[in-house]
Amino acid sequence: MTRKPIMAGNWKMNVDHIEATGLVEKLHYTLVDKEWDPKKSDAVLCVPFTDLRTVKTLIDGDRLHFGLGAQNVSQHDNGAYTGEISTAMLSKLGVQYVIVGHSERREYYGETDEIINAKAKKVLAAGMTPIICVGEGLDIRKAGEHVEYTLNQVRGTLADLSAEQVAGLVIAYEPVWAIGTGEVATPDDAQEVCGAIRREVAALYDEPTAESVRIQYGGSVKSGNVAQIMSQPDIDGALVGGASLQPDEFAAIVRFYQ
Ligand code: G2H
Repeated sequence: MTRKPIMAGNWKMNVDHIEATGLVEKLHYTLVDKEWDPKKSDAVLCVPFTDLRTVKTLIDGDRLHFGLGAQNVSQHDNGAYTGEISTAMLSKLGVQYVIVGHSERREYYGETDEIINAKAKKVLAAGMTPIICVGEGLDIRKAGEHVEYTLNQVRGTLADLSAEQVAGLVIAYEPVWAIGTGEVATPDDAQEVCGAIRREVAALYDEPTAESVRIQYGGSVKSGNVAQIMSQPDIDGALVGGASLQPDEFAAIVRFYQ
């Protein structure tokens, strides 16, 4: 089976809604007049909550073939959770993808595999696609425990999901030591873990589910290294932080599979 590659930008806590207009317009101008076949690959912008409405309007208005993503969501439906945003609020804004369990959420906000699993379930129930992040820190990598550590996160975050749900979601392998540091895992490093994740999905579910789930690599991906990383058989795209803030860079990355 052929998986459709997916390139997603993660703006993190950058770009207000006014700046977003400029950034998306620059992306549009960089990509406009270049043929784009939406069947070949998906491109997604995961933006701050306050930018969602603006970016949705721009994407629609410019007929950019981009999906809209959020970077987090509450695991609760509604109620007394001050400061939180629900899946219903996101889906009503036209959000299609939600990053859950980014390492920055795990590290700074104490998100556990259980919480991330609960969030992924809510995202799926609302008809959106979770991008579930997993990956090890430097100490785990140095100890040679990175594969088992990451697979443990995969088992925890996918708990109780059906094969059909898992087949449609995205798993992003992001080694924490390679995030925003300029350090990139070698293609072999990335493939080692992404291949192990796919085999684990096959063991937990079945081969068709493993063949269908899309696995991204994330961590200092740029236009200059995207080809090497994407050349690996179990890597189906990238989750891109810093480089997604530069229109020329991100345009080059999202065009990789075109
Ligand atoms: C990893 C990645 C985006 P960067 O966090 O999720 O960021 O590309 O800046 O390493």
